Amino acid sequence: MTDNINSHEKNIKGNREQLRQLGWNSYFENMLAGMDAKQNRLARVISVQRNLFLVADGQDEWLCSPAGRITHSKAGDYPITGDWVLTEDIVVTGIIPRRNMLSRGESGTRGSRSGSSVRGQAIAANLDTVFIVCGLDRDFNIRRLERYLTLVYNCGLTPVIVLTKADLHEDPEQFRPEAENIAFGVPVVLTSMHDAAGVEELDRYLENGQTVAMIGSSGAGKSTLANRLYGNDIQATGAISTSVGKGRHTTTARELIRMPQGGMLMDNPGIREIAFHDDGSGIESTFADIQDLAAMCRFADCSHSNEPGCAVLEAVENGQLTAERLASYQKMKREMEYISERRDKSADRVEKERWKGVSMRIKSMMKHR
Ligand SMILES: Nc1nc2c(ncn2[C@@H]2O[C@H](COP(=O)(O)OP(=O)(O)O)[C@@H](O)[C@H]2O)c(=O)[nH]1
Ligand SMILES: [Mg+2]
Ligand SMILES: [Zn+2]
Repeated sequence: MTDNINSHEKNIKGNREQLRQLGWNSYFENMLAGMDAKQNRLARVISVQRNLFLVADGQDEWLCSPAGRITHSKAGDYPITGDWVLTEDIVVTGIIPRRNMLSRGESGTRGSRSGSSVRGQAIAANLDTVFIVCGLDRDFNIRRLERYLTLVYNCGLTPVIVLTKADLHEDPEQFRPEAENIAFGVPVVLTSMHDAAGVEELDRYLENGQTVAMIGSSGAGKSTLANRLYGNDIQATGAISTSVGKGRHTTTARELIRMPQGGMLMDNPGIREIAFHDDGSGIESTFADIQDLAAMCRFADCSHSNEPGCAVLEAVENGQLTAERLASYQKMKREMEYISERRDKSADRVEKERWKGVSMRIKSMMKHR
């Protein structure tokens, strides 16, 4: 391993052709141009385990630990899976600025007013597409799909809805319009572990240089899908893990899988709870139909609860919009408002503390004059 690294030192920043196969492109090249990285070797983070990173550069894969200044930096500056990093031997010394990041509220913060944080929990960086994986069993839930969509849109990412376990139904196609109805223009793909349905459709998101992350509840069929797309068993699935008696613990070390299609696929551990940490515009994208209706309400600040001339309530009355979808929108909206309120409050506190500091310094200067 050490020999390998040494033999690459002359190859200063890394072989671009090989890096491109891992997703490197002109965006990162431009970011790199502004950095002092002459002594470094470029690599992509394949997985993170506590204080160890598994990184790859298309030629080698090796373990790195973070440089001291990275360990002590803010959470947002800590490398996550999918990041492009600068390495020096077996140390990660810097991160190339991210193009985007999939993150969510920390578990436990959803709806909890006592929760101390609305910080995000990073899931993956530098993605091209996010597969929202949902099983056509008890897992199938339109309201949950709406939450996943909002989460993905909040991060400025592109979703694809994958409905797995199509084999459980005689007519699985009936679920497609249900999903399409709440996800305008988002591709909906049906798959099954028993045949190649949907695989071709999904293959194109995994072409050379592309990076895809999968999210969805545990047991949704993500690892099974990863194996299906890979064409071989590369990820342990629920079925396999129970037979080894390891219960639900099915995560493997490698998170970013290099696929035969040419791209990279990330199989995330199941997300039990979808919390938001950002009051971004995701909700507007998810509920574009309600936004359109709201533009026709008599009052600009209509809350669509009891106002006269409300186009949204009218749409519910005439069956154009379901009451459940409106309720889902209202609930998510309240959550978002709560999040931004919290953020404003903590910003306010920071400001107050800063001024307290300043006024104490002024007082002490006066005293010592
Ligand atoms: N019938 C059926 N079962 C599936 C399918 N895909 C996954 N499963 C089962 O669902 C369970 C969870 O699958 P797994 O891929 O481990 O889910 P993950 O937690 O999202 O990675 C396993 O028992 C799989 O065998 C499918 O297409 N059809
Ligand atoms: Mg899995
Ligand atoms: Zn209204």
